Amino acid sequence: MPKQDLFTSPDYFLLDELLTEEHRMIRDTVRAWVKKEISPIIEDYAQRAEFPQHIVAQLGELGCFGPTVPEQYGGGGLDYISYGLMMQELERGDSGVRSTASVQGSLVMYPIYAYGNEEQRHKYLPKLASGEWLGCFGLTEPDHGSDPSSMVTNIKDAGDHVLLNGAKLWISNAPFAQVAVVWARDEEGVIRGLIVERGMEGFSTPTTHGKWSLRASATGELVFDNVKVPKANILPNVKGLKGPLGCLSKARYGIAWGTLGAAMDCYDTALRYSQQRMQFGKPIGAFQLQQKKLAEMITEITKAQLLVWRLGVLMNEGRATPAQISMAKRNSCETAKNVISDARQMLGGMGITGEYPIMRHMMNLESVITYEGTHDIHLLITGMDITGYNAFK
Ligand code: TGC
Ligand code: FAD
Repeated sequence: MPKQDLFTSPDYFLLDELLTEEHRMIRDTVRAWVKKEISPIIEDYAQRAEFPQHIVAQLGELGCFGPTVPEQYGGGGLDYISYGLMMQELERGDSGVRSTASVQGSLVMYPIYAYGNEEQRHKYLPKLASGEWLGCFGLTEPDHGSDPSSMVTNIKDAGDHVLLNGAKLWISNAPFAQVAVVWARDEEGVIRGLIVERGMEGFSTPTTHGKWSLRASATGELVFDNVKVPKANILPNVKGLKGPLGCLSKARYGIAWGTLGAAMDCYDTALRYSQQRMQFGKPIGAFQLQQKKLAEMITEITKAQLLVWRLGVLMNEGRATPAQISMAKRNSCETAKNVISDARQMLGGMGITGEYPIMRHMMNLESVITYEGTHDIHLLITGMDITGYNAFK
């Protein structure tokens, strides 16, 4: 008997009224898909540490890959609130599902669209948008995580192609990806973006095993051993670290919405449980200590919902700054972590089982709070923005 997903979205400040009819329709479509296709299966995939590969084509069909990319390249031509709502609903199901979509849309399609030429756009974007191809994004290296400016992966000129050498670690989607957007240093030391395809000689993608977090998402390495990459695969329109960081801005924005989906799922689960679970002759929701947890959860979720909505408006107007995006990513991760932790306690022993989604969300958040810039890095970005002092170095 498949599990029934009873999720009801908390909307304490009637934020639905800030959305257009199209936004609500997009949100409800993705929500219905998650209820039907993700909730019944995701716990088992996570327990088995297996990536549900069949969802890639479904995500493409739903329009979750590159929703803000123009329609002429297979994207959705939608605004940033629509994109945020999609990520919220996907992560309500599982952070790994949202990760698959964020990487494909923000970290693979976006750089090909923003930094690629017409030929590259037409060759790759429609296949990525439909889910025919899966992509991954290689920035992090074994010895260079928070500080990608020190990367050692490199390219050397070899006529009509370059020779790519080095390795990337912790790469979402890598084991299943047909295409990798990879960042490497050229002979002048300038960081360049390249499109590397599966099958190129010397390119391998070993799977990373043993994760306790994001278990339904495939993570791997990218290993480059003298890979001949045609010069036609170099992204021509960006040079330097601002290339990958520009992609991260889009993905971090999606995470700011997404993690609230996970928080909303746990709040909703805990609220329903508190009304059904009887102890000392009363529903546990009738005890002040449990009400305090629920009241604080909904307060923090509501504040974060307002923040991401406003950020979405600024994104649509082209006025959102990287530092504002950092603040929202950090705040949403923290909100989600705290909400999930309280929700887990409220379910007592049941909170640690796969009968409920809470423990899976909790473990997932440990990755989400680390990737796309750690919690500390985002705090330092805010610190630098408000004081003018760089505390990174
Ligand atoms: P810095 O000197 O500050 O900046 C270099 C150039 O980049 C520009 N820039 C940005 N541009 C767009 N968006 C942003 N967010 C930007 N941040 C900076 C900046 O203006 C400058 O431009 P220019 O023209 O002057 O050259 O660089 P830095 O080396 O001092 O580094 C700053 C720092 C630490 C904030 C940055 O390195 C950083 O964000 N580190 C964190 C690394 C990170 O987030 N890695 C993520 C890897 S991908 C990933 O985790 C995917 S998970 C996917 C999933 O499964 O969902
Ligand atoms: P480190 O940079 O070694 O940081 C270790 C600790 O030191 C952290 O607490 C950090 O906050 C702290 N620290 C570092 N520098 C400073 C400083 N200046 N001041 C104060 N504290 C500091 N990367 C990709 O490129 N593509 C992907 O698809 C991708 N997917 C991922 C999926 C998963 C499941 C995970 C876990 C990671 C993924 N990453 C990916 C990598 C991720 O972005 C990095 O893990 C992250 O940026 C942190 O790098 P690190 O793990 O090397 O930690």
